[in-house]
Amino acid sequence: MDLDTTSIPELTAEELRQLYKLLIATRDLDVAAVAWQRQGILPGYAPELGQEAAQAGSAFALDPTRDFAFPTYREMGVALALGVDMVEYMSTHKASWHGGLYNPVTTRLAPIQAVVGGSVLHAVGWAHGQRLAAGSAGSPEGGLPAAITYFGDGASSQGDVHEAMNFAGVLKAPVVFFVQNNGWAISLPTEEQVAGGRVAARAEGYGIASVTVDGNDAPAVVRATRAALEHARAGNGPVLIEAMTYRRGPHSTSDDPGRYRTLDEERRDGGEDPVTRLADLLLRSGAADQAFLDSAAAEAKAHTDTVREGIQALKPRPGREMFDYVFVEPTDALKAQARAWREESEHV
Ligand SMILES: Cc1ncc(C[n+]2csc(CCOP(=O)(O)OP(=O)(O)O)c2C)c(N)n1
Ligand SMILES: [Mg+2]
Repeated sequence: MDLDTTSIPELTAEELRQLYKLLIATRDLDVAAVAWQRQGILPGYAPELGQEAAQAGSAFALDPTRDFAFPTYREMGVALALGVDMVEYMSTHKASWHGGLYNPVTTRLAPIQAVVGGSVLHAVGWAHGQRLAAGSAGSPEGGLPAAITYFGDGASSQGDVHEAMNFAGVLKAPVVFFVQNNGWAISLPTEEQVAGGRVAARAEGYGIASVTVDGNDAPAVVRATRAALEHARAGNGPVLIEAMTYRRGPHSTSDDPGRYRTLDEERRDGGEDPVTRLADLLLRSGAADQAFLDSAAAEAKAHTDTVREGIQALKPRPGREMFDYVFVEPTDALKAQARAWREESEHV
């Protein structure tokens, strides 16, 4: 079933300006983070160059007072749009703290997830919980809180993702499956790992509504996500959004795309730059002038500089803390691991 997005209003001029600020701030910080890795400030980073519209656009549609986002390792633009402190976010790339130092409960952003497909299961569990909490009301006044889970074209081939989608379809969980089809799963192009060529087509098999959107068109992504959230809030179950985009950079700072694609292919397949595309729309529609774009860029740069200072000041966390937040009540096995770690690492 194709989701109807036509009832969702176009974005206002003010919304378009806010969206642009998020896109340019994401672009600036993302490009800087790659440079910081090259300079030895960060050990590693997963760039999202080219995916700013998909990320900031989808998160822009969320209601952070009640929704919850479940990211992968590449969702810096989502974190930024949700107002997460970016030093706390980047702490995972500095290897100070796994998953990020931010508080997932207050920010509504689950810890950064490096297990491909892992966040999809968590999102479905959380979303099902919202339905259980609503009880027989089904969909309470104002609708259900919704989860949005991010994953890639590659992750869509993972068994966990199919199980999660099936459960969500059966249970009518209020969850949005947001697939960024960026053309690649590390070195493997989509056509070599997604049978049938389209992730969105799979939704039908699970009785889930779906929509394919131009992931480089930020306002279109906002509207598609708003439509999906509306559908989920009303108790109609999940929606799968396939945002067609392109990973313009390497998979991570330790990857060399030159081993599996040429620069000419990158230029050909990259499509239109989502950031300049939104800038053009703002100018053309009169929603903003060049002075606004310039000040948004300057603001983004100032923010990036603050983040760099914060990252450079970050000290390592005590290693034993890694056992503290696994379970509310640690299991015997976890206690034994913590003891073994202490003996081996701290010799106590
Ligand atoms: C369960 C699991 N299997 C394999 C990996 C190694 N791995 C990391 S990223 C990746 C590719 C993911 O591609 P995609 O889902 O398209 O996301 P993208 O990196 O393009 O954002 C793989 C295989 C992993 N981290 N977790
Ligand atoms: Mg991918």
